[in-house]
Amino acid sequence: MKRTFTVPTLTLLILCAAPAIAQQNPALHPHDEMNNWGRWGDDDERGATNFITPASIVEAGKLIQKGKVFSLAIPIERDGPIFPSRNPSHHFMVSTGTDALIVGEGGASDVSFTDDYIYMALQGSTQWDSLAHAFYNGKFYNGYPLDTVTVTGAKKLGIDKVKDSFVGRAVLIDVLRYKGGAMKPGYGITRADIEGALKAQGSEIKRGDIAVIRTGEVPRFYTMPLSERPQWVGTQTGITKDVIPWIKESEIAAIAVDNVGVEQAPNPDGKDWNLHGNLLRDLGVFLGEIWWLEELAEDCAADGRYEFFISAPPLNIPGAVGSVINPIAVK
Ligand code: UVW
Repeated sequence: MKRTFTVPTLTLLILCAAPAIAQQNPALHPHDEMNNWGRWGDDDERGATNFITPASIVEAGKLIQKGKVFSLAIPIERDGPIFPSRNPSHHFMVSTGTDALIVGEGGASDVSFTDDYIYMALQGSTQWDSLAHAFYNGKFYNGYPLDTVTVTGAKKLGIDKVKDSFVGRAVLIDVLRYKGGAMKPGYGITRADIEGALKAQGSEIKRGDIAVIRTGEVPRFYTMPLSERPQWVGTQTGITKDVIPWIKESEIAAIAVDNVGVEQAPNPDGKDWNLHGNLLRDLGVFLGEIWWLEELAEDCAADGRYEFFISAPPLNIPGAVGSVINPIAVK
């Protein structure tokens, strides 16, 4: 028998079915199978940094063998690489040595002092994105709603929640070297590239690692004339969505890259920076951006050891959605 529905019945059916449709609609929920929500509890705010354990940190300490230390940060300066929606950093002095020529030295004591300030985007240099930095469908990592972040900052998932993290084992994945020392700007790094580079280096990734990927993008920025630098962000060698399953399976805590936003740009799907949703929001994997890897890469190539101890905690700024950092690699 043919069934017919009245308009109100149809409307009711559609309304009842809508949540189920939304749940199954791959366009709305493209990453359900690639999701770490609830894995460390419904109130978790530390995401994949939970993979770093006291035991893995002790083990990572054994990687310190020659006492060689590398800063993986670029200088914080006005003309440095930065996402164009952010203001350049501005460092200014409020007390200098030469002030004494006018007001004299000393005061209550015999000693005079100098002082300075900085105005900068917290993601305006070498940095971590917090899990409160990216959301879609009204939700941040672990289902925290969009009003988790308001004008007063992030009530949950702020970068301060991991102020004691990012310490342990890291591996440099020198994709630039693996690809012969040059990639066309905007090249999309695939899972095969990552696995190929690891194999060529003889390195393995372990649970809780910080995977550090070298693309050569930040060094390229510094070779560009000032007038061309604003275009740099639009063409970025970076990872593609093909790498997401590798990131999930590897159980890394974070991925850090020497480019502006970890991802390839432009995104061939036409959706630039979409992977921030997959990684920060779905997997709870932290993103490190604008890292400087040149001296470290040279040393790794020289001694054939691409794993190292890292200490890269963020600043303790309550409710901040990102933090500038000075990551320290020790071999
Ligand atoms: C980009 O999205 C490019 O960078 P960020 O994560 O700093 O916003």
